[in-house]
Amino acid sequence: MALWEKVLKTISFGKSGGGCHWGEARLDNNHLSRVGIVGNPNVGKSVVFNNLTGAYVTVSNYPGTTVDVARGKAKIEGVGIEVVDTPGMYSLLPITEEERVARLILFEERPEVILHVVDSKNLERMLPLTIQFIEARLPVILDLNMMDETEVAGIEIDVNRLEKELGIPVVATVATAGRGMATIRKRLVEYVRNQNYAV
Ligand SMILES: Nc1nc2c(ncn2[C@@H]2O[C@H](COP(=O)(O)OP(=O)(O)OP(=O)(O)O)[C@@H](O)[C@H]2O)c(=O)[nH]1
Ligand SMILES: [Mg+2]
Repeated sequence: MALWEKVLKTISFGKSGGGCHWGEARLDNNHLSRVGIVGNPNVGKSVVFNNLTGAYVTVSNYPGTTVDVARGKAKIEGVGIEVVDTPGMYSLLPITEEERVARLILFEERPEVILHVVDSKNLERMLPLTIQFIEARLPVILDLNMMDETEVAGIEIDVNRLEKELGIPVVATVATAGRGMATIRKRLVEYVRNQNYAV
């Protein structure tokens, strides 16, 4: 079965009132000191960014463009991590100036970890971009955000199975309520620690 078919089987629609499985994200043996937050427009990237960074934020034009990029520092368990909030993108093949900047941040700045934030109630529309990141060999963690709306819509996502099929960590969140953000922090700091202890 193709990867695409397998990952689609992790989503089931139309079961009202069903909770989702909040699986434990699996860790790759990767490391990071900078995290790039990426994803479609309007999925909650900036809410995640603000939750992680708090007050230490600067916003400036990406060099040579009119696109604003926010950068901040997160301190997790005493470890400092730079966090970059990239402009919304639909594909790794850029059409808009925003998408071009997002792509430049990914491939020129090469953040050690990519946090792909998606609207989990529209997961099947969002996963092609996750698969593009994986195929581009970018170190991606998938953030299934807006889980509150997904649960209300009666959509169930098998997080453990999705994680297994994609081969990357998957974390469910409701960024506006801070739900799941502790797990996101944990995954990020684990990457940093692995980097620091790497030979
Ligand atoms: N219900 C719900 N709303 C959310 C959640 N996360 C973010 N939102 C809302 O979604 C909207 C978009 O959030 P943003 O953080 O601005 O989205 P973004 O991805 O940064 O958007 P762009 O910068 O335009 O690409 C806001 O109204 C948020 O309050 C969530 O987990 N649940
Ligand atoms: Mg934003």
